[in-house]
Amino acid sequence: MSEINLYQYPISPFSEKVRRVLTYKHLKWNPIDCHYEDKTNLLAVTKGAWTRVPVLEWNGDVVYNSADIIKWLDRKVPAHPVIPDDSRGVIEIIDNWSDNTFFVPILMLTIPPLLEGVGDDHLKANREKLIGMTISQMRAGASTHKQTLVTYLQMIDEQLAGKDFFLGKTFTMADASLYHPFFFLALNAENFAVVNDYRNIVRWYERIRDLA
Ligand SMILES: N[C@@H](CCC(=O)N[C@@H](CS)C(=O)NCC(=O)O)C(=O)O
Repeated sequence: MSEINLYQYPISPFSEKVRRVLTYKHLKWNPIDCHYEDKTNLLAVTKGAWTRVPVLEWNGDVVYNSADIIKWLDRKVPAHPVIPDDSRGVIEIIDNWSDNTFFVPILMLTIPPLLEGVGDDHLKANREKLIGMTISQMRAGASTHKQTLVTYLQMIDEQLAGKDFFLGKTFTMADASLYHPFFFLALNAENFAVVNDYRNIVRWYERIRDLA
């Protein structure tokens, strides 16, 4: 089989969701780094259909949207399955909650220090437009975002008590889906410090991070 090309950003959480699954399945990939503004390579590979990362290209097949990529991979490479039949629905729900609910306070807390650290006004303007909020607006909501995050961490920690993985003894897509916001939060050690109060999460986070 030809090689897997993964169009990505190194710090993209949605790309990391797919990278965790590729790692678990022992599939090697070529990372193809994309540009935040110049979408030429993404438009070329998706024939104009998609401008976000991740996009996976393998043997002429092109798949985009992280959840769809993982579902496609699990059909294509059944070894080391990540979507057990009896958990298909719950995994969809967890994935959706993680991307659209859990990730939101983390995005709001991570973006301001990240962009200020880079100090590139053009990038800052581009990201503010994409997110639809200025850094100042994100910062203004910081205490609410922190409280919301704690509420979500308590839920996740409770489920992880006594378990190696979110749904039990084996890695599933649910672990990749829930891991990617933590990966993004970890870009800022000060923000990530709140996680250290949750011992079940810390154990699990390190297990998923260190998959090999
Ligand atoms: N639903 C998509 C979301 C992908 C997404 O929003 N990716 C971000 C980067 S993490 C992106 O490409 N944003 C547009 C951009 O950077 O221009 C998925 O799960 O793959």
